[in-house]
Amino acid sequence: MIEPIRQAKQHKDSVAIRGGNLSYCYSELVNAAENLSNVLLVSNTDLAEIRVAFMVTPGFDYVATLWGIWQAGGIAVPLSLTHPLPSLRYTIEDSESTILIFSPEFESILSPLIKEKSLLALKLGVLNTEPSSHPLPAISLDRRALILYTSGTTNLPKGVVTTHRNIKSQITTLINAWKWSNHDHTLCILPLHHVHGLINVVSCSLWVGATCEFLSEFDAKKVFDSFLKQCINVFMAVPTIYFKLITYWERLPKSEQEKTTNALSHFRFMVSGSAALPATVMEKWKVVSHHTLLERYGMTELGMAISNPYEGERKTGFVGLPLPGICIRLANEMNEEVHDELGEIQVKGDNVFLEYWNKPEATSTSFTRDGWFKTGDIAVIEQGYYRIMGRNSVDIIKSGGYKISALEIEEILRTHPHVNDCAVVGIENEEWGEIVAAAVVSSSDQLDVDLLRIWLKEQLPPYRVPRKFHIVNELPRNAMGKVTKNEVKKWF
Ligand code: MLC
Ligand code: AMP
Repeated sequence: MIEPIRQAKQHKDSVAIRGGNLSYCYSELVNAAENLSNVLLVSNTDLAEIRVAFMVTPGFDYVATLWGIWQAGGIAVPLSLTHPLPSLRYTIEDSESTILIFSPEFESILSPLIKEKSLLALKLGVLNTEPSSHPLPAISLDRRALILYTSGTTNLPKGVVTTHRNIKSQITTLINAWKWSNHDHTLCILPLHHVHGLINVVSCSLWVGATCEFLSEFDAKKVFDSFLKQCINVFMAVPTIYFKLITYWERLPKSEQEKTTNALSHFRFMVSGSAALPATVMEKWKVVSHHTLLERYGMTELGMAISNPYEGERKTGFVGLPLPGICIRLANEMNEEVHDELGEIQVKGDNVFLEYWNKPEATSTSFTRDGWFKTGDIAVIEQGYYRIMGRNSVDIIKSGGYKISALEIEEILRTHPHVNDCAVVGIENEEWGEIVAAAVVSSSDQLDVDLLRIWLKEQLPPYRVPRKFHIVNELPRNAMGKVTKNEVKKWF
């Protein structure tokens, strides 16, 4: 039996999931997952690491699908709910998924892919929550469980493969560090094809028998309305979301502000991560909620690695201390450990992913010879606390908590008939962390920026489409002919 189901079986009648006006207990969740495993297995005894892509509404169906795939022995490949067709096609092709599970609302976007790739398609109806008695395969902790796609220093996203052991380690580390318990009740508003929503919020809460409530998408009013019901006591989000909540709260009449602050002040704790938390957001959120946000640092390849303490001083501008059981060091360019100076964060532990899917070279170059994973994030340690100082690549942008590859956007831009060359950069922005900007070289007087934006939206997820464009005659280059992106940034 997979570990999340083993844990869930201890909490039979407790409420596991709430969404809309519906709530489901742990027994219903386990039964729905096991019945789905049986459907997936048909007459097989084990899916044997077949990739199963799924595009399912966040909530009960989502978790039952994920656990159902795992319990049948498959590797789960969650698809983003907002990606356009070319991005979905890429994820399915790259992961070599052969089965596709989807909620009815995604049928129209997926139907061309189902035909094109001859996928075994399963449209979810009402899930069967009766107990199942069919035997299910034993799944060892070292089997592959999940592929999450992440952008990086290569132009196309890479599939990060984690095993059941990696996931268990990522979950249990946080449960212990942040004292999760079955009395907790959290709200999930984050996308579930990334670790922040999937591991930190959903998987941790369901491991301990807590309640996980879902909103289908982020909306500041709906988030505050949920808080006002006074059940939720744990909340996690990216800095952009805190920025948006603060903006909304500041526009409320005084009496509404007070009501909201009162509800928030009863929370157990609140976490920010996935991007640097600006000191202004930290300070304003204290006024809104009477809480000091707990900032932590993580990555798709690692889950969480460094965290400010649950009890103890939470330092503004720092991501905290290594989480228990996770080995962290700072290293120089020769991969030698350094002290009292800037270095790359390198990580070892059961939490660290297995491999990039079908990319042995990318996997081996992302580890040192002695097995440290090289994050590419540069940090310094001050009085034991880690402070992130930047990244070792200008081609990685973080916007709204999403990691974006400048190279991927450039490659697509260059295929446009009126674009001769381009350079994509991230521009600092208080709300989004960074926003994507593109300098475009065009010899055509027909290049229309609005049309270019619409064209890009058909190929890229909305958050990867540049917000700012600058049309130029040429790009600045150094003596080696390489575009000097710091010069490009100055144009914006
Ligand atoms: C959207 N908009 C942007 C934008 N994204 N503008 C600039 N930059 C961006 N990145 C604009 C849209 O064009 C639109 O404008 C308006 O904002 C609303 O769009 P939306 O798509 O409805 O946005 P919204 O739902 O408000 O999304 C914001 C968000 C979302 C913060 C909720 O970005 C989000 O869910 N981010 C979380 C990502 C995440 O989970 N990352 C974790 C990765 S794991 P207009 O003009 O068209 O109205 C990881 C490891 C770790 O990092 O450590 O956790
Ligand atoms: P992703 O690849 O989407 O999982 O994003 C992981 C990256 O997010 C890390 O490598 C960091 O660059 C960044 N990140 C996560 N948490 C923080 C944080 N608290 N402060 C600064 N950067 C962060």
